[in-house]
Amino acid sequence: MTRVLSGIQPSGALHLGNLLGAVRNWVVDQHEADSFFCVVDLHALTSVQDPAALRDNTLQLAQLLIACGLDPAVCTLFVQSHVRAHTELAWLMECTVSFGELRRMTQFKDKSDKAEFVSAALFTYPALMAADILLYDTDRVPVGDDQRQHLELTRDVAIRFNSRYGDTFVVPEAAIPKAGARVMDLQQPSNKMSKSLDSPQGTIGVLDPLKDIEKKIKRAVTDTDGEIRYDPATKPGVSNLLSILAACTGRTPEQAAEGYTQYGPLKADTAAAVVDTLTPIQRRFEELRADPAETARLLAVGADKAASVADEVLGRARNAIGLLPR
Ligand code: ATP
Ligand code: LTN
Repeated sequence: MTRVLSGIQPSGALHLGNLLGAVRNWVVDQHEADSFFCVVDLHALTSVQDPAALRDNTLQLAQLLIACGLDPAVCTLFVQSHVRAHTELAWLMECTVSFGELRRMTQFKDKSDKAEFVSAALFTYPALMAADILLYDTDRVPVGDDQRQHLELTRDVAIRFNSRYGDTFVVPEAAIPKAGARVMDLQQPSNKMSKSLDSPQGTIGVLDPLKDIEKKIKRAVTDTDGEIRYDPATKPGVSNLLSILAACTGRTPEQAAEGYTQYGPLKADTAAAVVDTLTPIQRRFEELRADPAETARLLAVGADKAASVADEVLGRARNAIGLLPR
């Protein structure tokens, strides 16, 4: 059976980009593949976090993933730091990736330009991500378009390790969705919608009040030529609305554009489609929130299942690289 793994950081509120670019596809994957999904709390530590907020965000994100449709009885849902093998394999990955490769990562450039404190871990972050993926003999990694470069690096590192030390890791492939792979900020449509870009009016939180979501979409930046067509290069704002509408209604952006001649109705229908998508998620989240102990129990079961796979692969890697067995 195909093995799938993906991860998401508890670094802020889940937004529509995370949902359409990643999480929604995980919900489908869990029924078709042996699937592992982790809340990557160690990755969130690459920027300074308030400890209490990190704990709350980690639990809340797990609940939100369940509310979005991940079923812990079907997939393996766990917290990255609960499986010690991730940090251990990350060291072996740091020893396999080159400084030059890490320096070419555009996410590092973007994030380090904006950060006040640039941790060493922000730079080596892709080594930990490679460990997350390679620990599970992963075939497919469903992610948004922004993770393409990290996935390429993971493949290169796996291939290099295998050729230096013998066949150890499965070489994974990225799975990037056709619609929703790159949801843009509503106010600055040349930037991707992001947890860490400080743009509350441009970001649709999955838990935002529905009235606020309607307002944000009505105020989304468009352009002045009044034409409705999908053309991200010259019409980024309108194209972003079409992508969102398409992803929420199971069509292509070109199909979604058909029949519209004015921005008003396009915005109204996009808002309605987003509200329809988020309403059941918000309802289910409220129920789950009432029982944090149950979520913690589910995550412990997930961590045990994950560790049993990860420990085996880590053992293989330790052995291949020449660490003395104890
Ligand atoms: P940050 O902005 O802090 O880097 P993020 O919003 O990019 O965070 P992550 O936890 O890094 O969120 O990503 C989780 C998943 O969501 C990844 O698969 C990523 O590719 C996807 N994703 C993030 N932003 C978008 C977006 N704007 N459009 C589509 N997919 C996205
Ligand atoms: N780097 C990713 C989050 C992430 C991830 C992973 C995604 C960490 N580990 C493993 C897929 C597989 C991000 O910033 N979105």
